[in-house]
Amino acid sequence: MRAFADITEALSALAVEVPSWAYGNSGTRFKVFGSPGTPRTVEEKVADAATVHRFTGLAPSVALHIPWDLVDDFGALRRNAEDLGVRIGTINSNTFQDDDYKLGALTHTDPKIRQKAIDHHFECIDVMHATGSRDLKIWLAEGTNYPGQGDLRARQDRLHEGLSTIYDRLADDQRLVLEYKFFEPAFYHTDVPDWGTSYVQVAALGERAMVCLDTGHHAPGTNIEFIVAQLLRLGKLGSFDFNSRFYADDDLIVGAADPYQLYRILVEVVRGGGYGPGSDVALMLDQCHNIEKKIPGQIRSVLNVQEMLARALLLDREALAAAQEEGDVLLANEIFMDAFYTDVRADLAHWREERGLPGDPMRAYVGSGHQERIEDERVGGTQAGWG
Ligand code: RM4
Ligand code: MN
Repeated sequence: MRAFADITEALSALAVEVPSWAYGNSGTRFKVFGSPGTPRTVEEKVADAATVHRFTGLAPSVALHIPWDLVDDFGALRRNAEDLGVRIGTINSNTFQDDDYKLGALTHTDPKIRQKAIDHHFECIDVMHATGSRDLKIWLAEGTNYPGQGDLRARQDRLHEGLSTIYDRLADDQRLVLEYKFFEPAFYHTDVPDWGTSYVQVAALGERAMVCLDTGHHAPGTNIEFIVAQLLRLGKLGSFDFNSRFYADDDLIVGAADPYQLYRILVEVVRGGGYGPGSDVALMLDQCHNIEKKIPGQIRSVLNVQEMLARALLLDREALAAAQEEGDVLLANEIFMDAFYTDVRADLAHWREERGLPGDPMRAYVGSGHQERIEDERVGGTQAGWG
């Protein structure tokens, strides 16, 4: 196994983008709980993201969701973020909360509704120009509930047409990332259910169109690290939405349900060149904190990514490659597991302190009084949430 001292430089390249919606209230279809200290404005969400960065040094950018994060002056929001030490990251579109989209948005049979969905993406691109963000992330809630309800093939054709129109509107330094999800809210078929469909659609657009892999959007038992390896091999992995799932799209803290899976994914990310200064892959979180406190929930999340990344970097690739060449099944597996079983927490704490960060960001946050402060200050107004 490699020594911790050998990976510290590589480790310092880690940047995890946090989602603005993680700081707002969220829930299930049964209940959305309010919680003290929840942001009332987009500025307060950005301030919470900046707090996560301040305690960890790991979260220099925050993703926005349009229209949830609409403000009058995005230039001012950008400056406000920069003053707090963070950037505006990916812009997420939303075509899932408007009655017009009940039967589809980009795939709808009515050209007027398709145009409305395209115009919404144009608006998102305007926001990208104002905020300096690189990526437009598209997740489509489109699909059907009953066999026969829609023409599966015609919907793919309309999807292609809509995506092309949106793609053509992007500037040369902007990218489109298309997320997939195997079911929900549609139950019979989804128009972009898997990485293959996302790949087919983005490959038809051009070089700056890529796939977004949300770790919660697969059937149980799916080998996600294989998808990571394949997309990196094809040069089409644009970004991750990290989270954990037990059953469906649970959006729990990344690494909470299955840290070993997170390790396996990060091993492939590193192996495939998806990490570090030479890579454009965006590592984002897409999570909700329904019952736990949101800022420390995000701190825990970025620390989990850092911990599993450290283990992935510790993997002795040369020894592994040699064992693989030899066909030594058990030795190869042992080398792989050795890095996973390494407890890197003390080394990471020390490494953080050397960089002027708290060794234990979770305890430091609790001890800082910040949570009490925002709970006292943020009274009145409407707490941010979905929609
Ligand atoms: C979707 C998908 C998107 C996220 C929305 C809120 O399931 O994961 O990435 O923006 O939820
Ligand atoms: Mn997602």
